[in-house]
Amino acid sequence: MASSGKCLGKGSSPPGPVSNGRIRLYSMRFCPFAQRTRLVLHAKGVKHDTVNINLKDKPDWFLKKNPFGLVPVLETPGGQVIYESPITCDYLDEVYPEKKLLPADPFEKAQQKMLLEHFSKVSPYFYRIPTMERNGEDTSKLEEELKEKLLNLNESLAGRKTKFFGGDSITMIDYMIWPWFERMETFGLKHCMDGAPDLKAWTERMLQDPTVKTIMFDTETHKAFYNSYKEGKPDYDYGL
Ligand code: GSH
Repeated sequence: MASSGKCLGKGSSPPGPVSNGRIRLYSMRFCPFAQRTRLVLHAKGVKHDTVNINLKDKPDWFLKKNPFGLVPVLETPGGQVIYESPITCDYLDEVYPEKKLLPADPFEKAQQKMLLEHFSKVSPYFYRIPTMERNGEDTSKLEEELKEKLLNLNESLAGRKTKFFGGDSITMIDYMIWPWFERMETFGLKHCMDGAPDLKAWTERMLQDPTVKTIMFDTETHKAFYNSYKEGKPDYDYGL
């Protein structure tokens, strides 16, 4: 698989067509949403190229691909474009049927989608709380809300009595929510999981997964990027 290089910004030449037999991911190395797609690409062994985008100074050609201007975006050799992280992941699971990540059973699939909807109410806290902290505001109320939401996730996992959210092996939903758990310490929110032992055990199991291990950054690297982001000068190429 081609490795991802330095990000492309405004004024850069657009990359050429996607080679046959491959798919292209437009990404940003530290984006948790793009990480979802990167996890799925890796877990399924999909041959792909990665083009990293400077999100502070987006190329015009990128904005033409995704009018929202957000990563992740997938592009096929035929020029088809797919964006929004859950949609990119579902697309990959359908087009590359080896090692299916979504369950075939309609109800189980629906359960994963419902859990993802619940989680979409959790992830914003990862930005709201640190932003309030930076502004010197009291974050205790939001932290309590986050703890409660994580407790609900904990209960949902405990109720299933399985190692992962979709069964005893990793499935789509685990990869969809993982990127935010990888950043818990970076955002200073690890203590919010104190009352959630099953979720903590799940985190440990996720850290053993070969795909998670390959795709993840360590906390030190996340913190270095995050510090540059906080200063208003995100170092998208940090560590390259
Ligand atoms: N709903 C989108 C998804 O699930 O794909 C969210 C993606 C997203 O917010 N990506 C961020 C982005 O592209 C990077 S982590 N930001 C650029 C911008 O806001 O202009």
